[in-house]
Amino acid sequence: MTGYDVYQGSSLIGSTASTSYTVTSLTPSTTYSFSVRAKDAAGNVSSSSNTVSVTTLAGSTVSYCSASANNTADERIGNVKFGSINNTSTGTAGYENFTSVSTNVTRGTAYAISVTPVWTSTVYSEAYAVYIDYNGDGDFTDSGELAWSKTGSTTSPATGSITIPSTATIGSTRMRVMMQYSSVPSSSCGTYTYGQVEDYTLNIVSSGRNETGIKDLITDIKLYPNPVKDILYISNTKAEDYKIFDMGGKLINSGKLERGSVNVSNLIKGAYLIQIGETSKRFIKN
Ligand SMILES: [Ca+2]
Ligand SMILES: [Ca+2]
Repeated sequence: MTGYDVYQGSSLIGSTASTSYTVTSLTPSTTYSFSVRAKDAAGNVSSSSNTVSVTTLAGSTVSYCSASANNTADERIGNVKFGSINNTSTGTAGYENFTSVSTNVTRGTAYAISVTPVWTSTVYSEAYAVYIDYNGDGDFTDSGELAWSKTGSTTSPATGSITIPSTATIGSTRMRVMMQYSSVPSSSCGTYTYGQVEDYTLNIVSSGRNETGIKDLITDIKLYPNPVKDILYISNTKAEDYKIFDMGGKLINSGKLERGSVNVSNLIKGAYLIQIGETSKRFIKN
């Protein structure tokens, strides 16, 4: 016997001379079936083995504690602006899930935050807290993750500034915007009486600059062709891992470069962001 042909479903995907085989470029949270056929030096191929069914892991999905106000009758969050987010809301639930609304933010960069309250009639004093899960571990309790707070006032909109730490983890993460009557919410989790909570998604990207702010030419990657149809070549990088995000910041694909290239033929047409090592570049898929 000389080895095995490996099948994914009914497709031959490769062969191996040993009893192990590594399959790459699978999609998270997806079930695949695999089987093998043994072959010998004379070209004889066995019937198919039994089929093994495997499901890939969910990837970087994390879950967050719930947070909500119990009463929005008198006041709620009417608008949030941060980066490219400019989200006006009219819902009266104590928690509104806007995690489909996202913005790219760059490490080491300051952004204005603006929260506009809506009062039903009486103008009450409102206080605010904005939490960002900078290290992407599913909580808002690490150092600095209370990104901004403002004590009670009737100022509208309430505004401030948030600087994305240079140590923030690259990728998608959660931003939680909390408004409470009179006093700053004491926790990123749980319930309080008057106000509203809204969650958003941030896509933290690298500046492509090193920690001293000096342009690092070695990591200034080049993409070609761009626009691209099938194979995107990346030059001027020593990194091997890549991530592809859509312009909404959603992770679309990730893996390792193959000879400095990525096969993007499966992407639908549009603009994407590819992150190689610490650098991100925009490209167009045709
Ligand atoms: Ca709202
Ligand atoms: Ca965290």
